[in-house]
Amino acid sequence: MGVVIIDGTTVRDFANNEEEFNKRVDSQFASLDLNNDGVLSRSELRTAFQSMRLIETHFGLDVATPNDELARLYDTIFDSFDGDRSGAVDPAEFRAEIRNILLAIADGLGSSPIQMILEDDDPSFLKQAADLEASKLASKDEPSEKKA
Ligand SMILES: [Ca+2]
Repeated sequence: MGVVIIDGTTVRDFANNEEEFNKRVDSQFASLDLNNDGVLSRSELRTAFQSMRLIETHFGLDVATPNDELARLYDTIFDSFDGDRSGAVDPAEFRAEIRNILLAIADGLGSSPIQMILEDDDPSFLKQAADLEASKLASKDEPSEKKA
């Protein structure tokens, strides 16, 4: 467990880093596709969002949401992912909507950094964004350390 500090730029950089973003989102997609049919069903997506904790927690703080409201939320989420109304979410739809969500979060955060307390294996994309920034900072630090 650790505390990470992220702001809108951290999240936006991750969403716009196509190579890293696609790699991480595709790997998440594969792990969420429980029956390995190449698409996410309604229940697989719901499981995904429960594990990402974007809905039932607000930046790591648990908030109580009534069950019927949650069910509606998950239906709305599914519809927003399932762009072509095929009844399943394919990898391209998943990437596109995760990017939309992250960019919306980035806009919401703006330049005010927030602290998040995360498990090391936290599957959320905000954690991924923080990890990516941390790895960039680490690789920037490395050469100067070698010179010193
Ligand atoms: Ca599936």
